[in-house]
Amino acid sequence: MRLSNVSAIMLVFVLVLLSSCAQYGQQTQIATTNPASTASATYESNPASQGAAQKGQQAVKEFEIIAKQFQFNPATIEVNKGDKVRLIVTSIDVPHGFSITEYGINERLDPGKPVTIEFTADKQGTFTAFCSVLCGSGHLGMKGELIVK
Ligand SMILES: [Cu+2]
Repeated sequence: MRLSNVSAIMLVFVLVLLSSCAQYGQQTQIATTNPASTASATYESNPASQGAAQKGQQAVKEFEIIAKQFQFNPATIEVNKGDKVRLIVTSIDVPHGFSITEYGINERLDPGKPVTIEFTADKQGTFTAFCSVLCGSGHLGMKGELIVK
């Protein structure tokens, strides 16, 4: 009885010793990995939030527009006054044009070749965007809208 009690106590002691060793090992691991992971987390999130803040202030509003007989898609572009606007317009069938008179925009769109149009929306109002290259029977009705709020 006594011997088995002693060996039981020894066993418990060894187990405690082992588990405390294991815990110590884990704690040191956590201690070394934790600062690294928090550092990388802040490193990753900071530039992203800064980028978002910059975008909010000095945004280039980009729109991809498809031109085809006899429409622009999307037909309506809405931006705020002062926005920098980038339109990437691509004809997917025949040659078209993209024109907004009030903004001095008039570009020829050859099929399959994206044309990038950049301007600052410094005039408020609703402006007609229209096809400026004769493209077929519906040419005159090929229109879109630029809304600057
Ligand atoms: Cu046309």
